[in-house]
Amino acid sequence: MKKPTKKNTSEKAEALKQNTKDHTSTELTSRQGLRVNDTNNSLKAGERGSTLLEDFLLREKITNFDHERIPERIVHARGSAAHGYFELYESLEKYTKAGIFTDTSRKTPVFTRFSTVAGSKGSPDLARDVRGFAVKFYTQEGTWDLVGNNMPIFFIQDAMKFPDLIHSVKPEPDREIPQAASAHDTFYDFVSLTTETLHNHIWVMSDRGIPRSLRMMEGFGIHTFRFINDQGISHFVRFHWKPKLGVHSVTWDEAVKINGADPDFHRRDLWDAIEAEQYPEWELGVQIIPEEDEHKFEFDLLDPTKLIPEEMVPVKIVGKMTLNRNPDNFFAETEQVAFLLGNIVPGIDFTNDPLLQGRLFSYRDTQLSRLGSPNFHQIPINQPIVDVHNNQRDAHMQMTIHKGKTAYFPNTLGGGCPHLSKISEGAFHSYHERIDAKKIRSRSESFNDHFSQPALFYRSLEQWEKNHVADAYTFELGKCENEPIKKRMLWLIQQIDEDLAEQVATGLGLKVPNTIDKPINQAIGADVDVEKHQPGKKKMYLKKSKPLSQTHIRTTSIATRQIAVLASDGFKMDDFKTMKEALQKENAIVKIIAPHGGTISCDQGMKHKVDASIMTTESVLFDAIYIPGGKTSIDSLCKKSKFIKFVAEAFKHCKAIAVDNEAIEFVKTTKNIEYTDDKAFLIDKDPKEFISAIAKHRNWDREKAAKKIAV
Ligand code: HDE
Repeated sequence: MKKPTKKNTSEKAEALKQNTKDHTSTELTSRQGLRVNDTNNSLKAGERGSTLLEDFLLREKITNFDHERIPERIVHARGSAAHGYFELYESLEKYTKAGIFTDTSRKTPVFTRFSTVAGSKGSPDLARDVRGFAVKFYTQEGTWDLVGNNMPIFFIQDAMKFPDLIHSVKPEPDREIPQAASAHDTFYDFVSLTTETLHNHIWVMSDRGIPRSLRMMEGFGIHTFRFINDQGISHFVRFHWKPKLGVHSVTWDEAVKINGADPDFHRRDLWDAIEAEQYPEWELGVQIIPEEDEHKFEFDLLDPTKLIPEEMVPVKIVGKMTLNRNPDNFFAETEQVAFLLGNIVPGIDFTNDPLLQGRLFSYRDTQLSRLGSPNFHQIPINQPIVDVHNNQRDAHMQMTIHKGKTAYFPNTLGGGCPHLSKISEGAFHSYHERIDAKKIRSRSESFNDHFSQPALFYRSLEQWEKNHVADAYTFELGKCENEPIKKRMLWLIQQIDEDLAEQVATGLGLKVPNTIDKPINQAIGADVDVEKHQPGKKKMYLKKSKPLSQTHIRTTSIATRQIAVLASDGFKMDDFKTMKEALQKENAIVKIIAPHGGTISCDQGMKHKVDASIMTTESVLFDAIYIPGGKTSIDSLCKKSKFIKFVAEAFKHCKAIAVDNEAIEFVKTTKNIEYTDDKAFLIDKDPKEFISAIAKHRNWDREKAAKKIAV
């Protein structure tokens, strides 16, 4: 009998290539291959006459155009994706029989799509939001999709609440405002009445909600899954992606400005890094829990609003994903890719997490409406790398010409094929979990604690991160109009941390209420049964969990960091050359920003290409600034106020700034820059010190001084 053929990474790329079309050096034809000599004019009755219905070329072109769009994803509409591969460091055969986790010789092809959640397809990248992190693994046993987020927990515990969550965060239905923003009444009405959301919510309020780059975020499978080994033994598993570049974010002030200066900031950053062959990498980690330890935790493993602190179950790093190829066509690949929770392989299985169970239905259903046919698996990006044989036939857009007359099982007329496989030969079969239960519509009491983990998260943050959380709550609630909603939120924040609630209340000009309006909540059937969800008596299974703070997830690399060199005619070549070479050696990207486009000349008379004129770029698009010396150059910078704004903003956003001695005159023109004693403001220092300041990402100690900067 014919077994499914196995292919490797390059063959997936080859298979996709067979579906790509290069139109260079070709003649224009109609869809039927008819060569065309005019595609600018429709067929008319006379020079100034009406257009004729006969014009099949016009109709063909316009019909296609009219139908070019498909419905955007109801959530995660805005996304960017790339191709790559996954490599395994060591076999996990003790836990799973999945080939992708046992065969270290494989290079499994992947297609990974990152996204925001709330905004439409054209919304800006720097919205405060959760980021989707969806990976399609084209494995030799079939496709496995790990569809996760950049935060380790979710807002709700049961799929039944998902439409409510999303309706509350999406633009309000009467006015379709605000776009890609959670800061409005309906969202906080829902959050303040649904205490299980508070954990994911505080993550979104933290800097994790505004990443510096898609390449600098963690990813999480969130739900507890199962690993099944070849003896049929199950272990629980949670999946983690750890970025090689560390985890970094921008400040809210930057996010707002980036959205104006370059709404495609994240998409461009991912694309450019891959084009520059600076391939983003993430290590895959697993938290493995033996079946017998299921009930050993003070929270339920099936509850997707709870993380398992790494101090309690360490993350074992098992492999690495590298993204090394941009899509050829955004629509065909990034837009048409269809992730399914049900895309699973032998050795991995589901648990009863009620959110996961609901997703198992939703994703296939949504693809049907988005892609319009159950044949969406035949779209090139969705095709597995193994052969597919079954008795499913026909439907819209059938791409395969199925031969033979048997499309049923069992049969003799088709030689019994396609025939069944044995489990021992690699067929999937579901884990034999014992079920003995009553049919109920309710939630397990083990899901009740809604406060201990948001409090653990907040406790684990460094002071600068805590300040940002307070600012974010103050901003978001400040945008709400309904006072009872704000008060309800303040009361709930108080249950997480009293100081935090006080800070937010001060910003809102309100007082933290002593109690919550119980009768109203009970009357509308909201789940704000505070005693049940344990406010005030939070569990303290851990004082702090280090990996929850970004401070502990840094690296020393400055690869792909964008460095702006502010210069004009007459800048000092020697200083510039030393700095540029040192930065480029570390794979940073150095760009000259000058008063005008074209070229500028250095003090040695050489011409240098300007990467951007100051009028076409913004400080927020860069990670650090260097200003070389040269009196004429500095005088010229001093004359353009946009340069002053540029530096002031970088200082405000706590970025590393290096200047040569003469350039200090320019900095002095910028009021309130307190550069003395600032460890990321370097005057005439060795490039090494600048590199190390950039690697730290930001000098958060500067934040107090930076508040004085009025830009
Ligand atoms: Fe999704 N989600 N989701 N979600 N989700 C979709 O499927 C849904 C949930 C996530 O890049 C949709 O193909 C329900 C958790 C990502 O194409 C839809 C529930 C997590 C993506 C859908 C959840 C996610 C989606 C819309 C509650 C993190 C983008 C388009 C039971 C673990 C995938 C689509 C891509 C997309 C439903 C909860 C992540 C509507 C009903 C939890 C990254 O089917």
